[in-house]
Amino acid sequence: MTKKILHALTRNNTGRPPFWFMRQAGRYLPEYRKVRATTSNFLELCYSPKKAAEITLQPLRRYKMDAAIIFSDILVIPDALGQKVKFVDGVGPVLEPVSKASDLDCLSSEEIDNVLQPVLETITLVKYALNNNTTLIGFAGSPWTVAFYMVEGGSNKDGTKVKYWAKKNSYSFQKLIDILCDATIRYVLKQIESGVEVIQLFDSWAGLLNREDFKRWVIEPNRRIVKNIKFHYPNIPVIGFPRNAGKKYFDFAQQTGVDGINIDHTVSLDWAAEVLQPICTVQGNLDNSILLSGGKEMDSAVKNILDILSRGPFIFNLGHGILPATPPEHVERVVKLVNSWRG
Ligand code: 1CP
Repeated sequence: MTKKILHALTRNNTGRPPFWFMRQAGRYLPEYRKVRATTSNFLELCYSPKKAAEITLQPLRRYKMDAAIIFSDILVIPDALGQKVKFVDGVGPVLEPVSKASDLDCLSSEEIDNVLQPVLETITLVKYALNNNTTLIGFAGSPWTVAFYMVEGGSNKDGTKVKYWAKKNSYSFQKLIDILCDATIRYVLKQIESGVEVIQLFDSWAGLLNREDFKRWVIEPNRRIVKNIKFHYPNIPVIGFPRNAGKKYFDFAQQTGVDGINIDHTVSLDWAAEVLQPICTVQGNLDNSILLSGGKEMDSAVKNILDILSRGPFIFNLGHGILPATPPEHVERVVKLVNSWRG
C-alpha cells in the first residue's frame, strides 16, 4: 500500500508528487452532468449516498488521482443547523440570511447528526470502492467562510454584511463562529470515524480580512478545529485553505497546527518553497483559468510548479476549484505531465 498523499503530509515525498484537483468532481465532466440531471435539487444530490459516491469516483476512473474527495458541499452545515439553503442554477447558493444576534435562535444542533448521516454513508460506500493507493479526503468549510454565506445569503464577493456584523457586534458574531466551530468539529470527527483519512478545511473567503481580523476569525477557529481533530485522532492530517491570504499563509501554517496548506495561484512559488515548506506540506497552486485555457502556457506553468515545489513536501493541485467550462482533455494533459515528472 502506497498512499502518496499521506506520505506527502508526513513530509515523506518520494518519486513524482501526488496529485488531486479541487472540485475534481463537477460540471466539467459529462458523466457528472448526467447524474446531476437526475435531481433538480443539488442538496438532495449531496444527501443521496449512491449518487454522491458515484460522482466522487467518476474523476478517479478517468485520471487515477491519488485522492478522492467526498462529493458534498460546505453548505450542508447551515442546512443541518436549520437555515434555509438552496442552490439556484446559474446563480449559486441562496440562503435565507442570518444577520443579527436574535437570528441565531433559529439555529439548532439537534438535527445535525440526522441530516448529515447520508454523507457518512457516502464515505462508507466510497471507502469500500477505493484501491489501496488512493487516499480518501473528507472536508468542511471553515467557520468564517460558512458564516460568510450564512450572513450574505449567497456569494457576494466583497462580504460587506458579514464584515459589518463582525465589526459592529463581535460578541454575537463570535457566538455564530462558536456554533459553527462546534458543528464542524462534530461533523469532521464523524467523517473520520466513517473512514476519511485526511480532512481539508476550506476558508475560501479568508482573503477578505486584515491581519487582526484574520487572526480572530480565521486562525483561531481553524486552530480550534485542528486541535480537536488531533486530540481524538492524532494521526489524521489536516490541510487548511485560507484562500487569498497572501503573506498571512505563513501565520496560518504556523499557528493552526495544520499538516498541509493549500495555496492559491497568487502565492509566489519561491516564497512558498522558502517560507512555507519548511513548516508545512504545500498543496497547489495551478491557476484554474490556465487549466481552462490550456496550451503551452499551461504546460510551462505545470512544469514550473513541479520544478520549484517538488523539492520539498508537496501535493500537486490547483489554486482554486476546476471551472465548469474546463475541457477534460486539459485535466488529462496535466495528469500526464505530473505522472511523467522526474525531478
Ligand atoms: O452542479 C452544480 O451546479 C453544482 C456545482 C457544485 C459542486 C460540484 C457546488 C455548488 N458544489 C460542488 C461540490 C463541492 N463543493 C465539493 C465536492 C468535492 C470536489 O471538490 O470534487 C467541494 C469540496 C465543495 C466546497 C465548496 N462549496 C467551497 C469551498 C471551495 C471553493 O470552491 O472555494 C465553496 C465556497 C462552496 C460553495 C458553493 N457550492 C457550489 C457553489 C456554486 C458555491 C459558491 C461558490 C462561490 O461563492 O463562488
